[in-house]
Amino acid sequence: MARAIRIESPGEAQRHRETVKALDRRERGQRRVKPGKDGQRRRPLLLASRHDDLCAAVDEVVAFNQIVPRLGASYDLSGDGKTVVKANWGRFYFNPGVNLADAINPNTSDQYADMNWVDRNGDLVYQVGEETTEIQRVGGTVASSIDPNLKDPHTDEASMFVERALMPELGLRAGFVWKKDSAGWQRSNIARPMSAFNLPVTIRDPGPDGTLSTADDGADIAGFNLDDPTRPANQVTGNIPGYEGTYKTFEVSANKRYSSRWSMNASLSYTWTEEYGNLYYNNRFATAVAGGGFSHFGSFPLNPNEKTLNEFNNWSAKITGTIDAGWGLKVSPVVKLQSGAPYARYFSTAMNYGTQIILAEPIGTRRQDAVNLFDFRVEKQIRFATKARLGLFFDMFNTFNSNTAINIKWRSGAAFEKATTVLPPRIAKFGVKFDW
Ligand SMILES: [Ca+2]
Ligand SMILES: [Ca+2]
Repeated sequence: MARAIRIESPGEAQRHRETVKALDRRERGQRRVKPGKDGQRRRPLLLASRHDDLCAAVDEVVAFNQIVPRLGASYDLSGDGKTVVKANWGRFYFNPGVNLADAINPNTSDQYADMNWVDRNGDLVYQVGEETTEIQRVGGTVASSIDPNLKDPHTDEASMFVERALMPELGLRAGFVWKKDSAGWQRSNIARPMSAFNLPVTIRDPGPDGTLSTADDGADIAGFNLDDPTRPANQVTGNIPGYEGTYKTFEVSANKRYSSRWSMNASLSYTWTEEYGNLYYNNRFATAVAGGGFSHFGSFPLNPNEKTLNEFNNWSAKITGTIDAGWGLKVSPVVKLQSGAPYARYFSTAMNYGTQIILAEPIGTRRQDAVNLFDFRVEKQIRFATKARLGLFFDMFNTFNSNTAINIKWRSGAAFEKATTVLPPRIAKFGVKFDW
């Protein structure tokens, strides 16, 4: 019978000892000290630890000291305070969070080693020294490092707005916001650099149906295999040249303060995006970075077959307001309009280094349906005596019961473009509030 044992270090409290748990079904639960058949107490199934040297504290994984300048100015264009120009610029550095420290932390929450086991004395119980070769080890070691020259990513943001008071109650505002993310870092396997993917191959696109050699097949895609698939893993977290993102947004809004029994706030924005990313709306169209979350902005490609620099545009509009409808009724409508998500088709294929997801066309080649929502609230206040007040509410969400798909499958295959999430249905809600 093939046997294995698992040596594990389950948590902080037992950090200095590795307990031994037998994986053989019959041996389970033998970790406690129990009298043996011969009446002798067995020694606890504990091994001396190697954690003391493995998990030495690191007081400073990385330190960033930076200057974060901000500049802002306002100018009264018309001289009467009714038309004002406002300009701002600032640089913002990111809080490194815990990911950088986690990237080199051997003291992970899950730690064990699976070992082959030979039951030398044939008693069906594990004794120290009966373990042989290691099958696998989780935690305790770390196969990743941080580039000592790591820089903290930053964002520069500049904006310019013109604000105009048209009437005492009505204000207009229009402007432009420019934002640029720079110096992104990501965990990469430096033993498999981009340049190592240099064997040209032709990747066949199975088309939307996901099946090769049918009428809908796409054009062949030029790809690259790895020069040597036995190249090892050497994960290093560092800045990647050109790992940036740019966002430009045009915004216009109007604000009418409450007067003549109504108020309103309307806004429209249009954003041009150029960013790295391989996961949108539950669709991942390239490899997830090892270790999860060790990528600062979206995901930089891990090899030349991954197209993760995306350019797309989106818009959104929102109108909210309050209308005094008489008889003490206050009606508050909310209209939200939003462009549908830009998307593209992807499929997976076998390369000499493993399975690779291939984006068949640029993100934005297709676009999901626009999302239009209309909600409203009707409220009535009834006064009693001097102070008491009864409030009645009626809320309606998704008034027109729109069933627009929010998430759809972008992957080639039978489920291509099928919805996985739609808008929540029409919901009506009544409420009563009593103040006294
Ligand atoms: Ca034994
Ligand atoms: Ca096909």
